[in-house]
Amino acid sequence: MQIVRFTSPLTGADAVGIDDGEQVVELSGITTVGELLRLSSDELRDRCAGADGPAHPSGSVRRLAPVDGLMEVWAAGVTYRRSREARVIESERAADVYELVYDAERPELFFKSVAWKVSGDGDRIAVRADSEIDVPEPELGLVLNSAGEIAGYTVVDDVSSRTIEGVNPLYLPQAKIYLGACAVGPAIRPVWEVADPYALDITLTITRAGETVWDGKSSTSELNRRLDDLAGYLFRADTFPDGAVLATGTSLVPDLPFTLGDGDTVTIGIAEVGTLTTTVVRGLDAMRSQA
Ligand code: DO4
Ligand code: MG
Repeated sequence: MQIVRFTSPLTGADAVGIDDGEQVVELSGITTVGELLRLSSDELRDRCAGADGPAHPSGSVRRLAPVDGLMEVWAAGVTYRRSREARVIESERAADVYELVYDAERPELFFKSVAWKVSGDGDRIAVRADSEIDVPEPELGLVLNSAGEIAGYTVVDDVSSRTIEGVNPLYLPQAKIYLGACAVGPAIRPVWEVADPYALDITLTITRAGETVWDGKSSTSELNRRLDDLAGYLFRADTFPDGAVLATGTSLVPDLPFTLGDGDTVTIGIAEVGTLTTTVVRGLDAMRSQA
């Protein structure tokens, strides 16, 4: 079962429903994911089990990023050994900060996106025109309700400029927060359907003109943090009335000097959670021209 956000073929309005692989059944009375995330996880489970709105064949609905309303996307950094290594290599003069945060009790958490800027499955992502080395970061996303409970999981791409991040860690917001830098989707896999979130394979495939130019595989078993702990830090001193998505860090980083290019297709798969596919454009004008 997946919780999907989509455009209702009946009304043309945004809707939220339950996809069992054959059909999507609308959750009547609920029009946003944010509304669902105001419920406790027990209430959410009951609500999903009782879906009784209009039904549509699964393949017939266009899925939207499962992030809306007042939801925010946040991300954790340097939570896998591979990410720590990559940061140390790209930022010689500030390597220490990454070594220190990997082992520190307090995780690195940073703001990633407001809901309306998030790309969904089948959408575009962007690399900055003022950056030379850019990568996707495939990450398990925690979908957190307004009480900070893990309600489900999704796939997040924390698209990043390694050029800008590598010059100075204080440039991190510019390396990571810009139009086209965040993709989430294709849906939300409810928490009660994933037996062990610490044993999920993550794959990343980048294709260019039909050829694979980079691919890799890892697992959430390599995560150096506990998921509840990451969520707990996010909610320690902040409030999320419509819930939030928290990306849990990348374990796949292509070696330098690999970079994403205009027209590349990025496919991220997380076992039991879903597959998120996007196409890369270069620069703000190309990203803005999206219909
Ligand atoms: O500190 C830089 C951010 C690292 C990151 O985004 C990650 O590890 O996924
Ligand atoms: Mg990341």
